Amino acid sequence: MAAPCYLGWDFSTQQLKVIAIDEQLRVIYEDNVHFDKDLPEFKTQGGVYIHSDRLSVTSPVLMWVKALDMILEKMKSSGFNFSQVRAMSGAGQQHGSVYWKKGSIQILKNASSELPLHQSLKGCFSVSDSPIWMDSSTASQCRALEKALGGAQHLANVTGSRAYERFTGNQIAKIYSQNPEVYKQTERISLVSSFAASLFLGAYAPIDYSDGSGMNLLQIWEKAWSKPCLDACAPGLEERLGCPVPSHSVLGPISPYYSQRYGFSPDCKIVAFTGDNPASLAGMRLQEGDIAISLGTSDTLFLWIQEPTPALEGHILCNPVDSQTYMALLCFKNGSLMRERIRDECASGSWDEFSKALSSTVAGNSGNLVPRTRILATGGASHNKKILQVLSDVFNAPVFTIDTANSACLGSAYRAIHGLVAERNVSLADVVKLAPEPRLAVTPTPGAEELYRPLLKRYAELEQKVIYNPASSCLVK
Ligand code: ADP
Ligand code: XUL
Repeated sequence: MAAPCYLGWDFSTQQLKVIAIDEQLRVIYEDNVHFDKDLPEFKTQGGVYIHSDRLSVTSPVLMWVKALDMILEKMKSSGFNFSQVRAMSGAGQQHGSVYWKKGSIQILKNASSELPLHQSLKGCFSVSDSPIWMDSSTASQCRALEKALGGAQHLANVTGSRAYERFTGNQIAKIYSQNPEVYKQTERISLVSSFAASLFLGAYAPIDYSDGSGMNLLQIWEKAWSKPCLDACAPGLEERLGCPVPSHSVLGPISPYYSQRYGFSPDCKIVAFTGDNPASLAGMRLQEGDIAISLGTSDTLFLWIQEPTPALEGHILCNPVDSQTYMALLCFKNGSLMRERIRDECASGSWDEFSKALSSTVAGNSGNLVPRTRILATGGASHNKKILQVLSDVFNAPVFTIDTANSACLGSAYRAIHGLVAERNVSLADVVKLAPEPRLAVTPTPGAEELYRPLLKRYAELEQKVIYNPASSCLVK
């Protein structure tokens, strides 16, 4: 009998990625489908459409389904043995939402294994272009939500964040107010993560607490929807969202579609999918005191936190691996896309040239931005040592990386194993104790700290200037 393995998926902004690990937690398979390159028929740029108002940003939902068909076919042609997979979990870009048309549950459940999934599901979505995290078109809905909840701080006290344009409640409110008919035809609203889990489950998958905290709808302390928030966004929302569940929940076995078409075991378990940042927290085996920085399409900074105090900046999310605790998250929306633009404009489109240019500029450090503790880096740009060096100099802390930059995928595979034993009070830390430790990548350049400190004031001023101009291509939180 073949040795068991576990799958971790990441439905991210630019690609769909997958990792398989064995029982020793070794990565035995890795693959990806790049939306722009591999699915050119959708004509996305960086996996998204930026609309003419420059504020609305969406991705075609069928592209995600087609990407799943494609990656499974790739795995099949490379001889991947699906029957070994005991469990899977996954991640999705946070905040994005998917709108299932009335009656779609039956189509999802009965999809014919003779057809690729995107063919069966092509009529299932009442909104064909899903709003995603890059969208900042819901300022008026945000103001209305904060007003309904008695102010921004009060909303943050309840849901972990003041109203943010990309957060799902505000996106739903916009769809409801602009197109009540479409909303009426919608029987279920998923996050990208729970949508992806639904594809594997052949049924609507619940939203997990951790990704659910990025909606401005979940009471992060009680872990239940907030009625005043739901009411402020759209009528009949609770029944469209389903009940949220702990992030480690086993949702059920894989749909017969996958056993028949690819040879998955009918016993393969689907563990709740979560957001990409929460999944990265699991993949990097974050401990209290560590700071993680993910340099993906967006740049995010996050930490494990026991007793958070929600503020007007940043977000508090339920912790995806320990329901008693939380994670704090800061997101900078223009991560890799801005670096790519600078690479293309100033470094002839080459990361090598970009790295050379980086090492030829003088280092400096603003110092006191964060406590000096180790930093764990992940995401596509964490391949680049020169970028990590800047990170280390700016924060004046050593930077560590793990073997794969796909920490959301790896974390999902770890979470798949954890889901099978979590009910027995086994912690994720116990499950992954044999995984390789993060490795030291770079340490601060001596003297860098003094050089960066004077820049802190200027940085803060510039940040204030651009933060209130979401249409600008500069730093946007
Ligand atoms: P996401 O999960 O959001 O799709 P990834 O974490 O996979 O994103 O990161 C993709 C990004 O990584 C690309 O947009 C690219 O800009 C960046 N990247 C890849 N290699 C390098 C490199 N050597 N140096 C800097 N950035 C890189
Ligand atoms: C986090 C955020 C992004 C997305 C895409 O709040 O909006 O990091 O999760 O990666």
